Amino acid sequence: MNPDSLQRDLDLATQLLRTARKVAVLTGAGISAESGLATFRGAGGLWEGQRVEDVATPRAFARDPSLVWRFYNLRRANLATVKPNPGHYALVQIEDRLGDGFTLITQNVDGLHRSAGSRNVLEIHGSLRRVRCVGCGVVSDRGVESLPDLPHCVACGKMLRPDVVWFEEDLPDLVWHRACKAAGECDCFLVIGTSAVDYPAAGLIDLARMQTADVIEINIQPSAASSHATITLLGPSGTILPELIKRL
Ligand code: BJW
Ligand code: ZN
Repeated sequence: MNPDSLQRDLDLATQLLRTARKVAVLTGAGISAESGLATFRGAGGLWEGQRVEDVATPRAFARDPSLVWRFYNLRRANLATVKPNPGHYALVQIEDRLGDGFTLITQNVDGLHRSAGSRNVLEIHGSLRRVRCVGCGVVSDRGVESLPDLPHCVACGKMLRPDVVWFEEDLPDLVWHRACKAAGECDCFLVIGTSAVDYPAAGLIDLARMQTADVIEINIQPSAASSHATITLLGPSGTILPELIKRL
């Protein structure tokens, strides 16, 4: 994109954000890329060498829970080494301006939005930091502490699993309901660092659009969301978001 048109689009996006009373944001793995976490799809993707169906489905866990846990424990250990980046912090500043009119919906399971200080965060795909018992259903926050290759519940003795949403699983009801409400009620919907191919999360973009919200996309390359966006700002979110904040 040429620098003049980026400046023009940044100005337009600033206008839309300034006049919006309610803003909802959908983030994906791209916002954490500049913190050093791999994205899911494309070069260097998280699943490289490890097929997604081998690790992130209920069937995979039933077949080989140790393999699945090894994979998730590696990612949990990695979390201890990463920090939020300027993109995460810029979203905290937008929330500070809008207060209750701001909702951050994230597909990410890394917890970096909360670490940055975002408050109204809906983690629609769960969290790497939490575990859930397959027997009694108890959920506990284990942070980034190291867990055995096959952890068990202290209450009932059954296996624990990561509290994330695998393929073919439903999203958590209450959190999903809140995400739909926020997308359906906002004037401005920001879509940041997601390929927007994963449903039902990507459906939130259509939902916002149907309710006549303006959609501002931030991504280093066009995505499945681009044809639905009022504006696509091409560039890394760790640079583009602070630029937007400067103009607000
Ligand atoms: C930057 C940047 C920078 C880089 N700045 N940008 C066939 C089989 C099985 C399921 C299905 C199927 N067909 C359809 C389905 C449904 C499925 C689905 O949508 N699949 C599609 C992939 C086809 N959905 C589900 O299964 C959902 N459940 C469901 O529908 O239940 C009903 C059902 C019942 C029975 C059968 C079928 C359905 C649940 C989906 C849960 C998704 N879970 C995962 C794993 C979470 C746990 C974990 O982390 O281990 O969530 S998959 C993965 O994708 C992860 C992500 O949250 C999600 C979205 O990915 P994201 O964030 O967009 O990452 P990328 O890598 O795709 O994109 C990164 C973007 O960043 C790129 O655009 C870059 O350009 C950009 N970028 N650097 C800005 N610096
Ligand atoms: Zn239990």
